[in-house]
This record gives sequence, C-alpha cells and structure tokens, in this order.
Amino acid sequence: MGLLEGKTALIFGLANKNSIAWGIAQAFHREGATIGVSYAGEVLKRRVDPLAESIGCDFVEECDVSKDKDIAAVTAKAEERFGKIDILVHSIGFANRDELNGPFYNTSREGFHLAMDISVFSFVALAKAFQPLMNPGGAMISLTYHGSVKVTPNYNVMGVAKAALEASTRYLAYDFGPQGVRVNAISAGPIRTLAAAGVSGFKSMYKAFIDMAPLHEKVTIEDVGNAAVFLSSDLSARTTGEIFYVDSGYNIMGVPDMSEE
Ligand code: NAD
Ligand code: 0WE
Repeated sequence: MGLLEGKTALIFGLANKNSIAWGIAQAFHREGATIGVSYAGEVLKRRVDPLAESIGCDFVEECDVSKDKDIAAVTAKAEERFGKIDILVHSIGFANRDELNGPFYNTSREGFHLAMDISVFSFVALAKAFQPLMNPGGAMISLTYHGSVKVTPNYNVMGVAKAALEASTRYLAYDFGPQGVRVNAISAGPIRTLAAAGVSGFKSMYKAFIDMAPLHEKVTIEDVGNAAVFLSSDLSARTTGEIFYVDSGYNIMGVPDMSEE
C-alpha cells in the first residue's frame, strides 16, 4: 500500500517535465495520492496537460499567484472537486532576470517587491486560502534553496526571498499546529530546471556543488519527490516548521576538501 493512499494533494508550480513540481507529482502518484496541479500561464498549458494526464490527474488549473482572484478561483474549484485536501505543495519562485546578476545592492524596489510577492507572499496567501480545506494530519510544503542562509553569487534578491520563505514556514507551522497541519520546506541542491536555465555561472556552480558535497552526487527531481512524500506522509507526523535539506550534504561543509582528485 502506498504511503499517500487516500490522500489528496494540490501541487503549484508545474511548468514542464524538468520541474521539481513534476518530480513531486510523480512520487505522490506512485504512493497512491489523488493529485491536482496548477500552473502559471496559458503558454504552459500545452506542456502541463499531457504530464497531468499521464498520472491520471484531471484537475489542472491555471493560477497566477500574483492575482488574488486567481487564488480564490483555484481554491473554490478545489473545494468543489475534492471537498477537503491533505497536501499543498508550493513550488514557485520568481525574480526578474536582471536582479539575478551583478551586485545585490542594485536590486530595485520593484524587483524586490516582485520577488517577495511571487516567491514568498504567495505561499502565505495559499496557506490562508486553503486552511478551511485542509484535513487534520495534512501537510504544506514549499521549496527553498541554501542561498537563503549563505551567499550564493548572483542569487541576490532570491536569497533574501528564500530567507523570508523559510521564516514564513515557521510562522505558518505555528499557526496551523493546533489544526494538526504541518508546514515544512525542502531545501534542494541545484537542479537544471527552467528556473535554473540561463542563470549566469550555473554550470560552474553545479560542478563545484558536486565536488564539495559529501555524497558527490547531483540532486534530482526524483530525490526531491521522495523527500516530499516523507514530509507529506504520516511518517513525519511530529515534524513541522523544519527546513529539510536534500542537497547531498552540501550545506554541512565549511571548507572544500582539496585532497581529493
Ligand atoms: P520551474 O521553473 O520548473 O518552476 C518554477 C515555477 O514557478 C514555474 O512553474 C513557474 O510557472 C512558476 N511561477 C512563476 N511565477 C508564477 C506566478 N506568478 N504564478 C504561479 N506560478 C508562477 O523551476 P524549479 O526549479 O522546479 O522551481 C520550483 C521551486 O524550487 C522554486 O521555488 C525554486 O526556487 C525552488 N528551488 C529550485 C532549485 C533549482 O536548482 N532548480 C533549487 C532549490 C529550490
Ligand atoms: O530558486 C532558484 C531559481 C530562482 C529563479 C531563477 C530565475 C531565472 C529566470 C527565479 N527567477 C528567475 N527568473 C528568470 O527570469 N534556484 C535555486 C536555481 C538557481 O537560480 C540561481 C542560482 C540557482 C542555484 C540564480 C543565480 C545563482 C544561482
């Protein structure tokens, strides 16, 4: 029997087959969950529809999380379809490309607001919208990156947004605790997704990551999917407000080991 048998999961942030959201959706499907997915805009529908279909998911809803009315609409549709849900996954992040380059102090007021709105506030807003729909024993999960805690060159305003996302995870965990709903974040190592494409210096950073990490293995969307299964299932019943690293151990290192190779 699957670990998520009888549970319903809504996954936000599916763009294509490389998306972390897709690794999570496949792992949830394998474990017997009923799945609904949401994507950002019309142009992604063409890619998302066939993926959803392949895992027997027919709840596929567009939702631009910068729009209150989109969040309200997807919440109403989810209630109509599922009644209650058990799992909410937020796999969304965005900053203007020109904010992910050069010195952090060049961050614009507008760019700062946008990154915080899409990458952080949207999780808080979705949590609020779905609170009445969450079954006790349920779980919410967001995706973060270690650039929140330590400087990653060029990650810039996204690092600040991820720090706020991780703090939001703790405050939401406190709010939802009495309701029996857990809130955790997965901090994934670098993965070649759409959101990583064309990021300047990603290739060299990727190599440095594998060299430095104790396991010397790249992180895959399957790895993240399996961690999400754990954090959504009753196996993690007493874990909330945590930042759960899926990074081959990279974050524990202080100094690279120069003796190898
Ligand atoms: P991705 O591009 O596949 O997913 C990002 C998603 O955010 C896309 O589906 C995009 O449509 C969505 N999005 C952007 N603006 C939106 C809006 N206004 N409304 C709704 N959705 C919107 O890339 P990914 O790497 O799978 O990213 C998923 C999450 O994982 C992000 O939070 C990212 O920061 C995080 N993360 C990524 C990595 C990595 O190296 N790829 C590492 C750690 C954490
Ligand atoms: O969270 C992320 C992706 C963040 C991201 C990436 C983009 C590129 C395209 C947010 N917004 C945009 N906007 C775009 O227009 N990651 C953890 C992957 C990532 O992004 C980086 C990284 C890593 C790692 C950016 C700079 C440096 C390292």
